[in-house]
Amino acid sequence: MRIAGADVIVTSPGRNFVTLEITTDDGLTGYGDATLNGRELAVASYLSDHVGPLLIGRDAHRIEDTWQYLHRGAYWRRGPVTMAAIAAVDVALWDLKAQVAGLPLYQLLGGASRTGIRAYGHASGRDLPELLDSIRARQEQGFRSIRVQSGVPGLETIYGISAAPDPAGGPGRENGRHPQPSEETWDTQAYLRHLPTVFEAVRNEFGPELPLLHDVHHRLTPIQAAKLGKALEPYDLFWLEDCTPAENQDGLRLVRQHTTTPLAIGEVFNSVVDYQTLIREQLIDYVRSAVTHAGGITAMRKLFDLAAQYQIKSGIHGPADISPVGMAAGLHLDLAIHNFGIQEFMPHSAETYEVFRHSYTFRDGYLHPGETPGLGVTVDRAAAARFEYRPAYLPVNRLRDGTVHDW
Ligand code: GCO
Ligand code: MG
Repeated sequence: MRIAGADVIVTSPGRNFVTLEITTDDGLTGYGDATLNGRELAVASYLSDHVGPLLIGRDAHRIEDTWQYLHRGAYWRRGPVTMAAIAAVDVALWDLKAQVAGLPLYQLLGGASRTGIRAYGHASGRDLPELLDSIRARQEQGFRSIRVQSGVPGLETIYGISAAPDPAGGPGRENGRHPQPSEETWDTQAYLRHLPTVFEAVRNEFGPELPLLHDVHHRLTPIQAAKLGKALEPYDLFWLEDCTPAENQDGLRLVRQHTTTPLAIGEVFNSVVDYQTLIREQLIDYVRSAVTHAGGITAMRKLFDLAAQYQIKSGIHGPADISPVGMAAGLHLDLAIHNFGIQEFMPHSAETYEVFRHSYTFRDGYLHPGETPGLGVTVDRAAAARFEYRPAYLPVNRLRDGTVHDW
């Protein structure tokens, strides 16, 4: 089975997605997600200008060799653009191999280690009543584990969520799309004072059993994160996510010394190298990388195997900026690996599902990739062509004095 074509599909059904479509000389089609939120066209160019020409004529079955060829062969290592492009190729090749085998992809990864994939959903509110309603709404949709994000008194936007309402109501703030990055204001002390009161209220309302998660979105220093983790201990979080900008891996030692709140890190990481200290020293509990951003199934499986030696589990990144193709890739891995923890799930819009037809399901809190041979996702190119790319940026964050801060 030789690779005959490698097409890059850029489409925007509600938000921008980049997809690699690999076709073979025997008429099969495989898909890989190459979406890098806010920097989409850089990956599209990396694929069509630099990687695509290398793929034509290659044996589509040689997944490991192709991965190494694109990684080592480029000389330049790692980085989100490179690793998203390699991930797209890798996932498309796994999709093809599983189609040839006539099996859902998870079967090639060792088969199912569980019957369903526990998912968590997002709840957020500008104030407490809105937040409690949002949690109830998620429960009604079937979620049994909930990420809780809250507005902070004195700050206008709920931080770290994809389509925060625009307080200024300005143009271009529709569906989270911005022709220029919008700017948000941040106050660390106000957040640190407020957040424990939110979790106290949520626990009082929903009781001790509901698994609750929280995302700090890289906004704290290690000592601030240590303080927050300690303050949240009475509310028994499932995890505290991205408490610091964790490329300072050593900084996590400080956080760990002070709190038993479980820590999840890594959605912005794209290589096992980013995790070396974190995993070897057991400074985290959950690995958060997305299949899409960290080199695909081949690389993620190795990462999870390393994590497993240290009793660290998976928590694959699954926001709406991962396309259904990337989502499906994560689900096949989730089902197969032994050290699965939890899967983030933000259902996509109806427009997105019009372009990406998928076999995965969500029922009673659990996801399943389905039994369709391959990845179980196809792209309707006619539908994709109807949704033209529009530039979009993630927001930028500033402290009250105007200093740029982590978003
Ligand atoms: C999460 C993430 C997302 C990111 C987004 C950036 O935990 O789901 O933090 O909300 O902000 O994926 O592209
Ligand atoms: Mg996050």
